[in-house]
Amino acid sequence: MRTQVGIIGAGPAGLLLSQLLHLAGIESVVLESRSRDAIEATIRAGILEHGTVDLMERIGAGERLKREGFRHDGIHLRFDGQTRRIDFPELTGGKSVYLYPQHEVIKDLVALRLRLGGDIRFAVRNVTLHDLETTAPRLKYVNSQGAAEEIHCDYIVGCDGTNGVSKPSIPEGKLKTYEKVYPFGWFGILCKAPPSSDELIYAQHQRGFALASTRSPEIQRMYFQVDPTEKVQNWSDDRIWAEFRARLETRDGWLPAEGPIFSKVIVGMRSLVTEPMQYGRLFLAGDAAHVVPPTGAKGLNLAAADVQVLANGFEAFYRRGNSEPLLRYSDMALKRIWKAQRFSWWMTSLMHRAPGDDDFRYQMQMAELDYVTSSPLGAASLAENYVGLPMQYAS
Ligand code: RFL
Ligand code: PHB
Repeated sequence: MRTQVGIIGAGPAGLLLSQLLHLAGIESVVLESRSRDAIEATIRAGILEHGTVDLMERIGAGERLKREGFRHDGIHLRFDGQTRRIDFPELTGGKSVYLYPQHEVIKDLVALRLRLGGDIRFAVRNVTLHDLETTAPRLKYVNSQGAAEEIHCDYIVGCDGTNGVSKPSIPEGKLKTYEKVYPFGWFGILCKAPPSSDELIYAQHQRGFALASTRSPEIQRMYFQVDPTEKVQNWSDDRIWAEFRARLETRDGWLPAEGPIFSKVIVGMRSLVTEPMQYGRLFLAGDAAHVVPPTGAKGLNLAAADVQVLANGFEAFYRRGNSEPLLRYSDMALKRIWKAQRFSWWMTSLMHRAPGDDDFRYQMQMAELDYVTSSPLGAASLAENYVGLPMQYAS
């Protein structure tokens, strides 16, 4: 069969792109290696920048997000036993973020695409990319029934995340990779308990970082920093709660709301950028091209920003025969990506204790936390980055 744009991966990047292309009158097919049930059940990100919320609304996928999501007008930074709030609307001219879990975004986008007749092929295997240097690239794969199939495309977009096949299909030496691996990871839990706070708490403590986030009034998402080689089975529920109580302590005796823990995972932390995000007729978008540590809550939002730039490029190509914006995609997207990388790295460095960090380093972190939470200019910079930089600074 034939399509205009072949998309690999039905994560936020692939699904948003297919909807943006549809609205521009451009055909696409999405190939996804997992089942619909599996992608709709994977717990990942929680925070949507104001621009991502606008995008969801603009493409017709914002109704449930606005109804069931939670607008967050600030975050709490906790350090040295005290809590300081960063007020987003006050510092950014009225902007906020939304807490709306990534798997809900996925459910809304899949339902929308299928309702509009979108072509998403779930549970495919062995996707391979061919003839990327020509004007007629092809995708080969095995469908969910076990039959081999082929799609002829004008372009291919790799939205297949960190372990996908798109990036490895680019010949060696064509890409430059920048990578920083952090000497810690996050232990993430889901528990059945009421929220500990109406807004997220990011805590810096001598014992290491902790974060109290939420999923719903009944389910909470919390994280604490661990050694990346740590094992989940070493952590009983009691030990986990003792760690949260210690790291989230305040001078006035605040305590997290505790409840049964039903999910425990450890995720590594790294910053990674691949340049350029194009090879011939293959473009990379989202985690397939870059990874951020989760501290700044930027991953999903960067995927959404990439595909907006890319969709504008495809629109210029198909509507006006102008391939210039497509050729500029990588340069344009990377400007925003590097700024989000800087913010994620900065938040990570500010909030975590690395092995070998001395007391001087700790005092520097305390001074910086005091500065960004007491200076309106310091706080405004944090708030502006957290809610998402305006497009004109980042493109
Ligand atoms: P995804 O979501 O990984 O989707 C890729 C899709 O491609 C499929 N795939 C393939 N399909 C066909 N053939 C193949 N060979 C394939 N290989 C893979 C996969 O099955 C999958 O469905 O990438 P995308 O679309 O670029 O989206 C990126 C985001 O998912 C990611 O950046 C965020 O989850 C990161 N992230 C956060 N981002 C935020 O913006 N805000 C947050 O609060 C936030 N918190 C987080 C996070 C990531 C975390 N983890 C688990 C790393 C918290 C955590 C703990
Ligand atoms: C989450 O709710 O999973 C979450 C929130 C904020 C972050 C990272 C993860 O910075």
